[in-house]
Amino acid sequence: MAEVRTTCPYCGVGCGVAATAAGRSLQVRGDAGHPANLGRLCSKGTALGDTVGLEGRLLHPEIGGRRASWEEATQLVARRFSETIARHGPDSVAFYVSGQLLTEDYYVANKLMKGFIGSANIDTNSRLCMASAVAAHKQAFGADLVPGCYQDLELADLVVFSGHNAAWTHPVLFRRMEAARGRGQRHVVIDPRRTDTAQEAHLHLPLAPQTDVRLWNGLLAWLIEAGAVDLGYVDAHVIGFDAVRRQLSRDDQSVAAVAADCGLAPEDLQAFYQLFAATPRTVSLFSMGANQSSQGVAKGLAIINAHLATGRIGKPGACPFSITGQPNAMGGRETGGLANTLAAHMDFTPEACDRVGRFWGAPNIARRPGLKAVEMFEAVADGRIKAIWIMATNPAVSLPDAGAVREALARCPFVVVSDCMAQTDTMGFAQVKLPALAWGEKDGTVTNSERRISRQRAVFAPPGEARPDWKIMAEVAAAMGHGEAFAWRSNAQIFREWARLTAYENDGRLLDLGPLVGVTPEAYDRLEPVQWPVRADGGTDRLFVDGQFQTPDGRARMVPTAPKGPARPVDGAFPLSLNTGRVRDHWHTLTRTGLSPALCRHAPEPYVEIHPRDAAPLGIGEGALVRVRTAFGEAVAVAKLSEAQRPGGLFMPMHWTEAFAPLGRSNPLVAPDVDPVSGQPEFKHTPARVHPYRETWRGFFLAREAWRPPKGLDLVWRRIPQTACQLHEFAGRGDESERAGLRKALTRGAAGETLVLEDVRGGRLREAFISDGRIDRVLFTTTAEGRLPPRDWLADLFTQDKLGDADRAALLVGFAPGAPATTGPVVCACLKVHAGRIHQAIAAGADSVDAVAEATGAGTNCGSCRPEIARLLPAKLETRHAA
Ligand SMILES: Nc1nc2c(c(=O)[nH]1)N[C@H]1C(S)=C(S)[C@@H](COP(=O)(O)OP(=O)(O)OC[C@H]3O[C@@H](n4cnc5c(=O)[nH]c(N)nc54)[C@H](O)[C@@H]3O)O[C@H]1N2
Ligand SMILES: Nc1nc2c(c(=O)[nH]1)N[C@H]1C(S)=C(S)[C@@H](COP(=O)(O)OP(=O)(O)OC[C@H]3O[C@@H](n4cnc5c(=O)[nH]c(N)nc54)[C@H](O)[C@@H]3O)O[C@H]1N2
Ligand code: SF4
Ligand SMILES: [Mo]
Repeated sequence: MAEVRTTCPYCGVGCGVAATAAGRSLQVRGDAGHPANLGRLCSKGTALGDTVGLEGRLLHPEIGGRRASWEEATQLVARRFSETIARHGPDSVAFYVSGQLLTEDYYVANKLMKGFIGSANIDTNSRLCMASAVAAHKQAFGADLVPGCYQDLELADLVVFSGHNAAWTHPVLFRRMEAARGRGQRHVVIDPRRTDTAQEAHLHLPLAPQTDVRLWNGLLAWLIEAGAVDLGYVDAHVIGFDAVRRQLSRDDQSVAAVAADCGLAPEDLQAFYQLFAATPRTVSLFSMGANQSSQGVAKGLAIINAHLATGRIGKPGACPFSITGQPNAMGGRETGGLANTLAAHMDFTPEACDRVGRFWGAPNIARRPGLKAVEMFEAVADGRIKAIWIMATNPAVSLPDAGAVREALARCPFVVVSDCMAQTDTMGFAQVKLPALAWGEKDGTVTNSERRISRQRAVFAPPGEARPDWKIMAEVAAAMGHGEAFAWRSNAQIFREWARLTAYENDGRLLDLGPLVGVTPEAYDRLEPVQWPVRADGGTDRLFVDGQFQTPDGRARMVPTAPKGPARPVDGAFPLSLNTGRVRDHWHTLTRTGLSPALCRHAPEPYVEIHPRDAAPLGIGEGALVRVRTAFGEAVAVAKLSEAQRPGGLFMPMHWTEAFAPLGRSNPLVAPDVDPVSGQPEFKHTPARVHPYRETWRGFFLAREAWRPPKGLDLVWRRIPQTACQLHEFAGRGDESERAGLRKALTRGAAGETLVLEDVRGGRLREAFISDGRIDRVLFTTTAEGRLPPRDWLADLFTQDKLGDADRAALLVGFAPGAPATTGPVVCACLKVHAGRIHQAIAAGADSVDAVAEATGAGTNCGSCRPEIARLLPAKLETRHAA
């Protein structure tokens, strides 16, 4: 098969991938010709081949749990939406869409809802992600415009990361900045946790949660005081400087006062302020630690203010830079996927509504903003919304107060879900399930964090009856009576219409794809990555080079921002601040990375990070199961004691779901507090408390198939995919009868030979089933105090077709005959190098990350694990000092 050049489906870096398919298997490598990654891929991109099988896919439409034809499903969706609209008005229906749709899909969804249904109740999961940055951009620049480009990250002499764990979440970009650090680029990380990004930085500012505005305002006040602002630039290109200065003068802006409020050492804060002042080429990246806040817009504006006041924007290596999360978060922002924008960077002004209505030939275009994600699900809960169509997102897992979201979906009269997978947590609530093409099958365009439009191209034939999302929607639109406006025969046609809209009556909108309006199908297929605004002579890397912004007078706005506390302060009942976010090798709700055993090894199960100082008085030790409680819900996770965590703070990853760890989900805990302007939830802070779970027994179960926790037993249950089997970990608080109940459920129907070791008084059970010489199931349980062997070797036995005598004899011991007890957790996911192997290399003399890499291969592919390797090295080799 020929190699196909496409784009990675994960993060907003938007790496080019060269993919070769044979049947359903896939080889990938980084596309050296793609400007985002120049040939690199991270661990997730490298493991794409593990995630493209058909296992678990939804391949046919379903209605009420039975297989249905496309015709029947399409007619039903159209009829139920039309009836609901006829009876209750257009605002009684909603679409909830996603930054994982292609731009063409997004365009169709937006046109159908805002142009033809006549409501703006279409919102995207980017509300949970980028909405605060979008609002800040609009206020400061006049439109949602990302000033910089990736090259600026290399040209910069200082990169400031605000709430951005780039080492894990944008690994390929981070590699590019690491390379720049080699020539002297400095990194400052503003994050309550010492992340892998912070560990490598010149300066880490572990600020108290939600104090960013104070910190950035303090910086601006300090710059003004020190005469380090660019008044020439401000005079020529900015409005609002005086108002901001007046606002700043209301607080004590001394370094001592700001440092105290932010919980920082004054000398560290002073060092940052000096470094910032002294470094014209500064890029300030901001991500979820800034956006996901009840003051997310203010955080973005405070960062932008510092750049406007110093004229550090529109210049090589200098800009504020909101980095995007999803592969096509930008495409959604462009087309109008957010309920408070109309389309193509136009808002709900009467002129814009008329213009877009004219362009679409839309009789009843929406004229006011619709409901934002959190409000939308509140409206589902209270019955205002009676029909909802969810596409390419998993809100039962990813929205805040997820318990309430599930209740809302359960109550909603009509729920349609388009997804690639048959069993997501959200699918469980769908009356109609529509099978969408997945990455590798779908075909269209996405826009990355630097405004670069790239092609995703198909490498596989469409499986089963799955269809492109745009096609699914266009057919429903036609069945609702809007056939003419939705009659495209190809994605290239949609793209052309979209490009035409960006250029339509465009007197100054920078989002302009003008030269692409006539793109032929062949040219669309060949389209090379290009950054908008697209001009006759190509793309645009950097905006605002001429100091002109997209405001009526061409000037940028500095907007006064006042620091405030989180929406919900901690108190005696909930004294800790629960922060949530991402792990290195997993993607969101595990529907994809959960298919790759390699990607499941680095963080195999739900955990909560706690500072030892908070854990000790509660009697919580490393690895213990703990209950995390908030006013909204409870979860159970494994305690990770870490000095990298700020005292008073907890951190839980967002990834686990009903299918993998029913009690390990973070979002039933998260408060639905939002930023009043952007509507973005405060995912990074909910008051919480923790207690030991105090299990009386625990164990693990290996089987070839995934098992659900047996009904009627109250267990903490986690499933971790392995190469040839599924590992299930569990714990319970019941007595012997609970254990017996579980044993009965897990051994039911097992055929063949059984090996048993039962020590009733010691509370130990070890049982293995062998069928046709092959290992089939393994169950180990023990008391709370008892020990269990590591699982790796037992899990590996499932790869063997015939169990050898030595292995068989060692089975119930649980250790490989003659092998070292454990090889430790996987550090390098790409080359599958365990910690044990790295310790060996260090013992044998490897004294740097590079030396370990040379000896073991770890860190030689994507490099994401390099910070972790550095942590395994003896401490003295890694000390770095603040600037
Ligand atoms: N491996 C992986 N990569 C991903 C994704 C994934 O699921 N997995 N998802 C992608 C998506 S959609 C997104 S949006 C991005 C997100 O990328 P990031 O924003 O880098 O990821 P997060 O882990 O959500 O949060 C970043 C940091 O914000 C910090 N933070 C919390 N509270 C505060 C605060 O008050 N102030 C400051 N300054 N920092 C704070 C957290 O401690 C955390 O380290 O990642 C993208 N890349
Ligand atoms: N606690 C906490 N919660 C968070 C966050 C946090 O930091 N903390 N971050 C938030 C952020 S930034 C984000 S972006 C969200 C992400 O949250 P979600 O969007 O809910 O997460 P995904 O797992 O990416 O869901 C994508 C779904 O779409 C399906 N899918 C993939 N491709 C396609 C396609 O082409 N078509 C269709 N129809 N389906 C497809 C996948 O199978 C999957 O079910 O989570 C948010 N939730
Ligand atoms: S950094 Fe990794 S996840 Fe992000 S686009 Fe590149 S390969 Fe994909
Ligand atoms: Mo995101």
